[in-house]
Amino acid sequence: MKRSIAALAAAGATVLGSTAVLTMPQASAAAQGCRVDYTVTNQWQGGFQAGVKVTNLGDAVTGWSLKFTFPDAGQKVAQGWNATWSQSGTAVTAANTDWNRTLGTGAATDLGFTGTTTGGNPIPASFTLNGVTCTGSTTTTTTPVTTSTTSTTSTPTTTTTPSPGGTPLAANGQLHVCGTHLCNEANRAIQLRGMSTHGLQWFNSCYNDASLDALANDWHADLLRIAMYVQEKGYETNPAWFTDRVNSLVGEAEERGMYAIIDFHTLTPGDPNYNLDRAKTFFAAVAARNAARKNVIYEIANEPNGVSWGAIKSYAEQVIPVIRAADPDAVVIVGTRGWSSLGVSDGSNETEVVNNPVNAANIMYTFHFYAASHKDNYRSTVSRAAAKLPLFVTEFGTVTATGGGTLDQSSTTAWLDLLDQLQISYANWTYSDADESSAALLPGTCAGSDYGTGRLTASGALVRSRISTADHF
Ligand code: IDC
Repeated sequence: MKRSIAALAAAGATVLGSTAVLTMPQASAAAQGCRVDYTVTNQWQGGFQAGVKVTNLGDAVTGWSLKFTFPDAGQKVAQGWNATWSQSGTAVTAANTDWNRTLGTGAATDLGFTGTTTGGNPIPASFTLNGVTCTGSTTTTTTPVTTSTTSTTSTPTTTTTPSPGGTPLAANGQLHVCGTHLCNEANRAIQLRGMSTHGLQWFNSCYNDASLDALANDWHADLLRIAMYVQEKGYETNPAWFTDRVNSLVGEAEERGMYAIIDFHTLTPGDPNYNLDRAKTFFAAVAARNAARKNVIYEIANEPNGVSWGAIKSYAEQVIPVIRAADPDAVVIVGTRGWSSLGVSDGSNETEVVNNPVNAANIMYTFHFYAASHKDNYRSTVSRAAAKLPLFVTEFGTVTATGGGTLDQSSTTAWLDLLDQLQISYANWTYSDADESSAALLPGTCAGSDYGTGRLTASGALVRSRISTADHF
């Protein structure tokens, strides 16, 4: 199926019985051609995001660069993925990364970037791949034996295009980390947006068919984070019950096409090594149970605090192999210092992780914020860190770090705009009816069966308005 017309032509063959009939000269022929599908997937005040699918229609290339020119001088690539991006004036170059260096005939690779703009439509007029203009067709040039040059169109190989009408899980399949991004099965960088449960020991009744249906179908959530406290009457009091309950919630999320984060919700004490043995036992069990599921993501320590990055890293390097032994391909998320603030709440910053990363592949790092408490200096840390580390906001609040206080709408909006631009996935604390302002549901909601918009708190309404918008998978 991948035999292209150009390849057959190079062998001097005649293609019959298809739409194209070619006869080509015998001399060594180099087929060149490419197609670029450039889509502005999102646009906001001063910024935009573009997906760039590059299909090589010619002979295989090893090492490539894609070039295009923005129509307007105020348009800039801010952060790109799946290529090394550079810009000089309006001229943009995307050079291959190591893993997509070779593009066979018909092969495609998905690149993308977020950009800033002072106006105008950020859509380039044309693209070149290794200097050849991408017209969507192949041109076969031969060393001069005859003067005959034939140009024809060739059908590009189709890559899996997720069905937009499907669930997040059907659209994306098994996830993996690619560069600093979370990528789907088709290697496209994606963002997941969803909700975190409250502690299962207190709010178990909030997670039932009606509430999870509302989350999937009305909120259009991509993600359910399952917060399993270890202390505070959590896992340590009844490992069997909590393990079963977590497994069953991963299954409930799967049935509804949502991803599920298994959150080992350590909080007090803050040193995750205090729970190392429990973590190994727990993750061995849940990884074995969920290995065949594509929707599971493991978060191994909610919020380390009062502990060094070195100690967290050592914990991660002992727990991750236990997960991988049972479930080799799932993404694992590692908590960071200072209540998962990348160290900022402890007077440090992301460099301690950048300079001393966890020795494991396919992992991301946790960042948490509470919008009324954590503002510009935390946002600038995330902007900076996102260029170097794969980040996942597995928990954030619209309120203060206590989980209560006034909702800070403007800080929440600034945060979520930033996460959207950087394509950082997030889950909000909490999808529960706790009597605190961070909860999305009004007190008493979980005693009934109505999870409609009339039951939302101010925080719930704000977060739902962000989560329920169309995904860009
Ligand atoms: C809070 C809950 C609150 C509970 C408290 C203690 O909202 O009802 O009494 O935990 O367990 C976090 C933690 C998260 C906290 C949340 C708000 O991950 O467990 O939940 N928060 O304080 N980090 C920053 C804030």
